[in-house]
Amino acid sequence: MYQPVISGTGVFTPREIITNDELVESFNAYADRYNAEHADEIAAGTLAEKAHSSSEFIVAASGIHQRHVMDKTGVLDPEVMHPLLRQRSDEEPSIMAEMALDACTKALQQAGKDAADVDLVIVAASNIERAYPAVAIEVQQLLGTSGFAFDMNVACSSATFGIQTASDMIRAGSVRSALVVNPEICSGHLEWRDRDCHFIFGDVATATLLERKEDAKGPHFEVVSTRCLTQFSNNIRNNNGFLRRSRPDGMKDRRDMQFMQNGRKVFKEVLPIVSKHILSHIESEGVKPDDLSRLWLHQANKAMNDFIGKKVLGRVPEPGEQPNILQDYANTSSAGSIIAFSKHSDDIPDGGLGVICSFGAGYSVGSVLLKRCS
Ligand code: CO8
Repeated sequence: MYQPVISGTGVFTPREIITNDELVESFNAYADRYNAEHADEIAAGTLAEKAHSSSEFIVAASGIHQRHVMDKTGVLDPEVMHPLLRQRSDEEPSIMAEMALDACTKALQQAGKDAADVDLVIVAASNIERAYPAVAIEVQQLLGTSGFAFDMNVACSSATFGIQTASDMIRAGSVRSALVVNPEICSGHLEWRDRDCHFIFGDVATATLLERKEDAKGPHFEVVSTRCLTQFSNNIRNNNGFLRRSRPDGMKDRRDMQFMQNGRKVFKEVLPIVSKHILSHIESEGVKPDDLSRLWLHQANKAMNDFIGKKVLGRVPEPGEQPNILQDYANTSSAGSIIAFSKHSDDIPDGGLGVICSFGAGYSVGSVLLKRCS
C-alpha cells in the first residue's frame, strides 16, 4: 500500500467578471421586456409577471458578490441570456480541455512535476460538454501524460469523489500519480432568466495533483482518508441529455433542461447530512473537531457554510478557519472547495489537519481528511 498525497493544485479563473449590479440590471431589463411582450396574458391572469431581482437580496441570501464567466456578453444581453461560445472544430482543443489544461499546468508547476510523471487524468465535473471521446483523454493528449484517463460526474461532489478514486488507485498501486481536474462551465447550464437562481453560479477550473508520498518533491498534504455518501433527491435536477430528441416535445427549450432546484429544501435537508458526515468521518479516524486547523467547504451559500462550521467545530469558527471564496467566484460546483483549499492552505503548520468537503446534487457528499507535511 502506498500513501497518497496532494502535492499541487491549480486554478484557472476566467478573465470576465459579472458583478451583482451588472447581472441584476440585465435581468431586470429582460423581465421588463418579457412583461411588455406578454402584457395581455399577464393582465388576463394566465401568465405570471416576472418580478425584478436585486443585488441586496443576492448578497443577503447567498453571500455572492460577483462571478467569473467564460462569456459575459451573451449572459448580459437581455435578448440572449446565456453564454455565447464559439463553435470549435474537432481539430481544436475543446473549451473544457483548454480550461483543464491551464489548471493542470499550474498544479504540476506547484508540485515541481512534469506531465510525463502522471499516469491518470480524471475530468470530474457537473456537466461534460460531450458524451465521447472523454474530455479527460483529450486532456491526457494535450498535456502528454501517460497511462489512462476518464470522465466522471457527481455534480458538486465530482472533485472529492475524484480525489477518493485517485487516492484509492494510488494506495493500491495501480497508478503512481493522478490529476483530478474540474472544468466547470456552470454558465452553460444555468437558467439566467430565472431570478430564483440566476445569481448562483460561475465558471472556473481546478486541478489537484495526487501522487505517492515518496515521489513528492516539496510540502504536501497526506490524504489520511476519504469518505463519500449519496442519497437520491430530485431537489436539484437537470433533465437535459441525449434522449432529448426522442421525446414528444423534441428539441424544445424546456425550463427543466437547465439547472433546477428547490433551494430552501436543499438548504434544510443537506445541512444536517453534511455536518453529521464530517463528524462521523473524523471520529472514525480518532480526530476531534478541535484537532482540525481548517475546513475547506463547498461554496454554495455563506449561511450554509457558517452553519456547518459551527455544527462541526461546536463553536463559531475563528476568521480563516473556514475560508469562503464564493463572494468572488459564486458557486462553481465541484471546483469551489478546491479553490478554497488552493488559496487557503499554505499557512497550515506541519502536522495540521483539515477537511475538504463538498455537497450538492444527488444528493452527494464527499470529504477528504488531510494532514500537512512540510
Ligand atoms: N431577487 C429578489 N428576490 C428574490 C430573488 C432575487 N434574485 N430570488 C428569489 N427572491 C424572492 C423569492 O421569490 C422569495 O419571495 P417570497 O418570500 O415572496 O416567496 C424570497 O425572495 C425568498 O426566496 P427563497 O426562499 O428562494 O430564498 P432563500 O433565502 O432560500 O435563498 C438560495 C435562495 C440562495 C438559493 C438558498 O435557498 C440556497 O442557497 N439554498 C441552497 C442551495 C444549494 O446549496 N444548492 C446546491 C446547488 S449546487 C449543485 O448541487 C450543483 C448542481 C450542478 C451545477 C449546476 C450549474 C448550473
